[in-house]
Amino acid sequence: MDEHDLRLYRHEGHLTVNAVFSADEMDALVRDIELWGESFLAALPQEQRAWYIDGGVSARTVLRKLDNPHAHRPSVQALARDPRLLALVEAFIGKGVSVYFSQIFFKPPEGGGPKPAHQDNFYFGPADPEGMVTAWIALDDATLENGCLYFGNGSNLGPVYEHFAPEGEPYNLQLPAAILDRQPMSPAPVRKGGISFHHGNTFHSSSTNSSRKWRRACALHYVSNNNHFAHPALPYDHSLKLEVSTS
Ligand SMILES: O=C(O)CCC(=O)C(=O)O
Repeated sequence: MDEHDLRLYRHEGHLTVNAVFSADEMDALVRDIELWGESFLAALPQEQRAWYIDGGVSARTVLRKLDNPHAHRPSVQALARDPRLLALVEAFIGKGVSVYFSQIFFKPPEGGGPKPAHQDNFYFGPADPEGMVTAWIALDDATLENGCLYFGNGSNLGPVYEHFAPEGEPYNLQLPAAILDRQPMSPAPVRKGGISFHHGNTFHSSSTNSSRKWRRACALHYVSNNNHFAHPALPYDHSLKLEVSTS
C-alpha cells in the first residue's frame, strides 16, 4: 500500500488490497470455521435461530453469521495478529490497535441474504470515529454475482446517522431510505485472500447471493487502543476486546 492508496482510503472511505493471504490460508480458516459452525448450530437455542440462520436459503439449514471468532478460535486470533494485516490496519488508524468485535459472514449460495446499508460507527459508537477501521477478509472470491460489498464513496466524510431496526429484527440496524436516496453505492469485488478495508462511518451493504458459489468473509473490527465506546447501539461484550499491538 502506498501514499496514493492511503489518500484514496481517506477520500472514499474504503480500500481493497488483494493478495494479502494465500488461497491455502483461507481454505484452512474455512475448515476451522465450518467445524465451529456445526457445533454452534447444534447448540443454538430456538429463540436465537432467526438471527443466526439464513432465512433466504430454504433448501437446508445454514448459518448466516457467527460472532466474535477472534475470541473463540485460535485460528482467527492468529489472523487478527498477523503482521501482514496489522501493518495495513496501523497505516489507517495508527499504531496500537485492538479487535473490538469480529464476525464471520457466510452468505451461502442460492439465497444467502442481503445486509442492508449501515455504518459500523452507529453500531459501535466509538468516542473517536477516526480510530476505527473494519478489515473484511475475503475467504472466497467476492463478486457482483455472489454478493460482494457495496460502498457509499465519501460517506466516511459525513456524520453518523440515526439507524432504524425493522419490526421483529432489533439487531438489523440500517440507514433510512431518505438518506440512502442521496448516496450512490458502488460495488467492491475482492479476490479470495484479499481484504476490503472501510472506515467506521462509510455506508456499506451487500446483496443476496443468487449464484452457486459461497461468499464467506471474516470481518475484524479494529479500534485504536485508547478509543472507548461512548454509545454502542447493541450490547457488545467489552471484555472480548483484544489488544493485538501496542504503540
Ligand atoms: O459481509 C457482509 O455482507 C456485511 C459486512 C459488514 O457489514 C461489515 O463487515 O461491517
